[in-house]
Amino acid sequence: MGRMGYVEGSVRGSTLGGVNSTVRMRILLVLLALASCLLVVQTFGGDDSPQLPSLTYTELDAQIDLGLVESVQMTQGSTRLIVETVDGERYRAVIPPGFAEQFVRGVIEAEPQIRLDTLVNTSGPNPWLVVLNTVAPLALMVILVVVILGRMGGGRISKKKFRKKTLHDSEGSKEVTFADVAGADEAVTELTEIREFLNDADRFSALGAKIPKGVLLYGPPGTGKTLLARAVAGEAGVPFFTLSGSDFVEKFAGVGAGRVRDLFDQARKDAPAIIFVDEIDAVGRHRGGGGGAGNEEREQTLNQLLVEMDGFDVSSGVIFIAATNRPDILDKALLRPGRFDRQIAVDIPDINGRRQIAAVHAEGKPLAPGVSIETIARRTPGFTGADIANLLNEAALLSARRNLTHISQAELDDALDRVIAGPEKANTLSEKERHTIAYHEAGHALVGHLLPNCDPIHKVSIIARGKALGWTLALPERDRVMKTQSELCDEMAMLLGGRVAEELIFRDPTTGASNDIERVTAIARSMVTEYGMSALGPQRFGRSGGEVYAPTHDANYSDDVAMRIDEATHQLIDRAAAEAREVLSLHRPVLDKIADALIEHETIGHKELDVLFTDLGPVTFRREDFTPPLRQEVLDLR
Ligand code: NHX
Ligand code: ZN
Repeated sequence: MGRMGYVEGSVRGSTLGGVNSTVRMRILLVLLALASCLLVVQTFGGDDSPQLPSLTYTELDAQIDLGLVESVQMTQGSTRLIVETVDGERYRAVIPPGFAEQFVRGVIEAEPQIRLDTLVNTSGPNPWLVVLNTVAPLALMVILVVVILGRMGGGRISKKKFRKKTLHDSEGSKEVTFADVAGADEAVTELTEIREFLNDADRFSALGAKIPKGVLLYGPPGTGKTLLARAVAGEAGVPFFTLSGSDFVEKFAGVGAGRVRDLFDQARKDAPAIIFVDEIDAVGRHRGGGGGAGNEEREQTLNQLLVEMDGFDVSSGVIFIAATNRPDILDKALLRPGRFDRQIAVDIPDINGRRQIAAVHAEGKPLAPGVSIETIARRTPGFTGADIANLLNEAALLSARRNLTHISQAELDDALDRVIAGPEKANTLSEKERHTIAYHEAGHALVGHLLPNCDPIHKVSIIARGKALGWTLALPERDRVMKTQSELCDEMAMLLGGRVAEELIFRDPTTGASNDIERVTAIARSMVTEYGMSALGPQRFGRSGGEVYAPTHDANYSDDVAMRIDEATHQLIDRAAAEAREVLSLHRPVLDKIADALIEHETIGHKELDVLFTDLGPVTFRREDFTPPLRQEVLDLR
């Protein structure tokens, strides 16, 4: 049996086992529509003389009784009649349901005799209608079959086309090598091994070494996973076949699986080769999760992928590389030995990586004196390679627009704001709104400056960018791989500084703090449920692994604990708000000065801020400790 596919809208087809319910619905509807067409044909089309005047049954009865009826033609199995009177007039009539037998008896027994013709109305005036009546249902069935088969067939043709279209190797595109991959040294080291195998498979197999079949590159978007995979192929000088996971999820059932087959067939033919599948999570999402249309199709594709991976011999010289930024949602079957044996983290670059990346992307972009790769690297903690590329490109665009010959710090700064917060937006604001925004941002800035564990405030602005009407940019001084409890607490207070300032100044806060509040809530909740930073202790509440589609009631704690989690979260937020309130009311004059400066200049950088902050003495802010006291036994050890 062939695969049955069905096009149109988002309906995605099905597999051998059966047609999925949406498709079944549709076919049912089509059949229903056809059935009603047939019925219409039977009822009206079959009426061979619609142009004849009609008699009611009572009238007909009376005519028969009066001996005025010459003949009656009866459609077989039907209750429709054509009546001919003695004076040659023709009428049509209908026998009411249940009266047929009685009527026929009446006609047979009638005096004078009435000719009763029960044949199919071949004698009717329009033989075409007879043809229609017998042929039409057949024809319609044929049409139906042709339509359905046509769709399948059409699907197949398109399938072929689709497959051919998307599958391609890197021919024509510039060859990439490891030298082109900056700031991902660990991943390069890991992948070097793969290149060696591809170049010299015999040496490995002679020693009985098992070469990984599959390599999974995982890490945030923009960290260069695709580039790495290309570089492996470039280094080894082997063809590179690539598809994106989303290419596998097509509207035609079976296309995904077909593409997987094609991909592996092609690669095997050209071996040694590298197959690269980007966004593998699109197909490789764990089965049974996140249902909806196309799920069956996706699972079929995933199964095909697993089959191919198990089926190919590593000695064939084909290596399968996949990339994802959601390794946590991948189907466990993909990660089993013999499949993605090797998993390589491709993380956001550290300062050294950023230096290398910035150097790569600054090539051909003349930097003004005083601007260095070093400052770019230091100013961009948390940036991915793609972010840095974007930053330098924006800076170059800006410089060109400003008719400069070199990229200077001002352009880099503006580009940085743009990359971080989005493009500037012009808003028509009332005086009151400008004040509100200014105080909100001043609140963030002042709390951020006063609390000892906040990142230094780099810039504050009331110029709208992206989604934000105003923003405060705090930049970490150094790269950080984790945060401390105090840093999280101060960050929460800083985030609430905006709202608290609004309350303090206007006593009527706005909806504007929604994003701040969302972030504060997320931090507080994570502190309680993930980081063990509350009175509930170091325990994981809720399922680990961050399964996106995990239903919320899947909690691993009791209702009672749920309440305590909410309470602990609330306490953390409450305390952060109280701290923000305390520092802001304590330094109200400075808050006013910052807000005024914002209203006047719209954007103020760290240098101007430092001047405004000089009024503040040395800041010491003490937080009462909420860590439970150490046990006596432990204290005794000291
Ligand atoms: C609105 N925007 O939604 C208007 C247009 C309080 C002065 N009716 O906290 O701009 O109110 O410190 C990412 C970033 C929503 C996602 C910012 C989603 C902002 C921003 C709402 C400043 N700065 N709020 C801030 C703000 C708003 C919003 C976001 C987002 C305001 C505040 C947005
Ligand atoms: Zn805010």
